Amino acid sequence: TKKKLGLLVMAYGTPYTEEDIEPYYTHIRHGRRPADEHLQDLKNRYAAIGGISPLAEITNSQAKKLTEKLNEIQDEYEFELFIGLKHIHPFIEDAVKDMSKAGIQEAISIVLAPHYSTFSIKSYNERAQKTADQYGIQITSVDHWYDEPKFIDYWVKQIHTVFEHMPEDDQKNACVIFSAHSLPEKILQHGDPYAEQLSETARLIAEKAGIKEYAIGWQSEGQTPDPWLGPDVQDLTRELHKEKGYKAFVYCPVGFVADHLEVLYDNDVECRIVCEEIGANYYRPEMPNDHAEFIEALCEVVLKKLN
Ligand code: FEC
Repeated sequence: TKKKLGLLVMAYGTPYTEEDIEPYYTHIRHGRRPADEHLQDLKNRYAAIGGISPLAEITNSQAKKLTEKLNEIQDEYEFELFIGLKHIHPFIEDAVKDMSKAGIQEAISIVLAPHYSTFSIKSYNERAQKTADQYGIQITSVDHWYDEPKFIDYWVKQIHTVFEHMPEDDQKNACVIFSAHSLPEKILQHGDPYAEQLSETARLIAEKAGIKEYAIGWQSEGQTPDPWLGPDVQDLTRELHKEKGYKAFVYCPVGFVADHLEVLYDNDVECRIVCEEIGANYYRPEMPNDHAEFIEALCEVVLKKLN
């Protein structure tokens, strides 16, 4: 008989309705309500991508397909899915509580973000662990999967598709920009591996895709006074264009796994505007979302952790 195992899939979460935007942003700000100006700015960005973000639906689909695939390809474990979000319900704590109600004693958790940082994966995993301790559940947590070969292959394939459809002049003069969500620069003082892991993801993808012209940048930094990891992708685009005269930019926000605000707005609106200003063409490969190859990559990660 198969061993029953809880599968805790954790993700960032997104407002479900416009009314959710304020409490969501307040949660991101650790309970401090953002200034009206910042809140309005965020509401405008959601409005610009069609009102709400497709993230909730994509997260659910990724998690469901991951569970189905895991149960299909092996017969040692019977995985039971629980979704836990960082900044909106169902919160990570709710998911672990539900596991307990369902009689789960052992679980594995994975965050739908590839790179480890004290500010991201660590905080997800700590919240899961803390609640699991209260309910006597044993959780094994995946810390990162930025170098999973099938994940690398996903991006290689998407980049090739983009290049195949470019005019020849763009192909010869294109630069690929790999990026992740910026974090406060102070993380580096504590030996945080986040920046190094992004470099490694970029190197692995570029090498396998045969891309020589590439750069690494950061995006979506917060509205706070402390310095954030840079260069920001928009500044980087201008600089690269000035220095090397690239005619096309291919944005690969590999720190994210879905179409959501930070990609649909920060890349597709903001970076595109920069490209238009400097007279370069804008390209952005498809995000992993619930593509079969990406789901298989996540399966690998989970099964490797268990074995
Ligand atoms: O709704 C959507 O479609 C977008 C969802 C969303 C994702 C996401 C991913 C990451 N964030 C990370 C760190 C930070 C830090 C701050 C911060 C702020 C925001 C705000 C929104 C937001 N984040 Fe986010 N992030 C998403 C959404 N994030 C909205 C607030 C407005 C703004 O600043 O744009 C700064 C907090 C502060 O202001 O003090 C830090 C990291 C990731 C990638 C890893 C992960 O997915 O967990 C890191 C998706």
